[in-house]
Amino acid sequence: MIGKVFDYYMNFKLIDWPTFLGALFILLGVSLPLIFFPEAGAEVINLANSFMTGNFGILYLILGLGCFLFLVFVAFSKNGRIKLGNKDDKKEFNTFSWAAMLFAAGIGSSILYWGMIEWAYYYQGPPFGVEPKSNEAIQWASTYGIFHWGPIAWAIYTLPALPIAYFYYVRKKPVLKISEAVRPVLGKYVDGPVGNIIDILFMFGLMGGAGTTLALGTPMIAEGIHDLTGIPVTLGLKAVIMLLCTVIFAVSAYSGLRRGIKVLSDVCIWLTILLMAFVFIFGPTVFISETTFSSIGILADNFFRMATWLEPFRDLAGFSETGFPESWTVFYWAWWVVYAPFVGLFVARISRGRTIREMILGTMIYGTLGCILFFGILGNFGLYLQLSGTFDVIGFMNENGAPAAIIAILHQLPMAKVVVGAFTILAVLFLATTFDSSSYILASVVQKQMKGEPMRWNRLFWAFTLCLLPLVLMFIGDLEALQTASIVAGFPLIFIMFLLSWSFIKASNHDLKSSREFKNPTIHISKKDKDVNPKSKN
Ligand code: NM2
Repeated sequence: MIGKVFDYYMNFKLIDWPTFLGALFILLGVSLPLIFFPEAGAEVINLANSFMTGNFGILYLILGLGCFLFLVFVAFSKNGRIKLGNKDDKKEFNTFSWAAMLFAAGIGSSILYWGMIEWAYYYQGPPFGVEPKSNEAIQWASTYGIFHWGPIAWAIYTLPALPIAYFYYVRKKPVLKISEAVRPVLGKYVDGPVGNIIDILFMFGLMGGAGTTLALGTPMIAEGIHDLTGIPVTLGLKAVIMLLCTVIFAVSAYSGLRRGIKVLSDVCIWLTILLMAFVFIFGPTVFISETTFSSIGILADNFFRMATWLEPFRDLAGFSETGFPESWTVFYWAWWVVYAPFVGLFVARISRGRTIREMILGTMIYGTLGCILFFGILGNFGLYLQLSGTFDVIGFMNENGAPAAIIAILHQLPMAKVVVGAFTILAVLFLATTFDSSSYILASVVQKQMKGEPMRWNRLFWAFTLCLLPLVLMFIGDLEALQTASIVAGFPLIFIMFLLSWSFIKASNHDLKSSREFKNPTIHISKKDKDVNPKSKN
């Protein structure tokens, strides 16, 4: 008995309560009013969306392009040649498994959703004032998806990995919290409320991003189940699906992180490869290859135009506003940024033995290539159905909604029931792994110390808490509400991203300088892979 009480006491003491409660209160503060006053809530959400995108849209776009340029600069600077690890550390993972893990960590069920259907939105609501459903609209439809999942997006993901990996492998100070990663800039303030606030904002961001993900993925799974069993799609079914995913996660968490989640993510990867190969082979193979290849060219040609386009004249008379950058590019950069610190923690963990340059170029190139594969195959299959007149995806989508359209597109393949079954299982597994990884990170941020892994009750608590926001968002129901979750939650992270890059530059420049001045013998520029290894006491 006394032992139990002591255990509870120790558990209690391990939690960083200001951060725990701060994050919980913000979540409840956002979700509860929306549950009790859904109509007024929907209005407030719309207002928040147009306020943020209308006034601060430019900040998100600067963030995106800024991350990209900054990382390219770092990759080719002296700092980029710094090796993450000791002089003779080998790469911990070979490049193939490194790239696969990176992709699996950063990408979830949403790529199934948007990979299949994003083109349909662009085709009927194209950018740059182009005529909807015109030939030009087709080109943008197949290109914009890979832009929103391309090099800028992956640069946003990579940026937080820089300071985290640097502290981990070069300064040998493990970073479990984002607040720790900005210590070179904020100094001792990190140990006080400022540090708590940074961690709470990071948690709030992740909860918003996961809210968008879960509220998008769940209706798609519901449609799949409806297709296979005839059960009508209701909010009840969606709630059950989300709980089911949480329970799958809980069971796998209890069977031990290694085994449970490893099995799940391996199944995910193989099922994904199978599905893609199936669509590629049984779909219009030549059309898919050609369209994908051409859109890479269109993207390369228009990269900076797309990265900076904001419709500045939208409010002036005589200009018809498309709302495109606000609805898409701003939303996307926000959605990537809310996941970025979390993916950064993971990327840092798997990158021992690589140089910073290899880490940067690897994430940006392999990440982009992976997304091109998804969007190229899944998206262009749907586009082909539309253009060839085989199936009117757009008409169907406008009538029945995007999740139903996704399942209907899959129905155009041979062995449709099997394909829909595999797709639905895949989406469930992806969602379960999102619960897993997000709750892992949320739980670790609110713990003062960790012996290996965060406490189980703590992880389960955050896994179930994560269901709350998406439930509310699905109840409110429209795409704009889902997007707003990421846009609002991502805003503070723009500034945290700036601190993170500053922190990396400050620390690595300091170490490079001291290693030059003091002829630190641990510095290493090998002839073979030209890496530098500064090590300093600081
Ligand atoms: N991103 C990649 O929902 C998911 O699949 C997780 C989403 C940020 C658009 C990440």
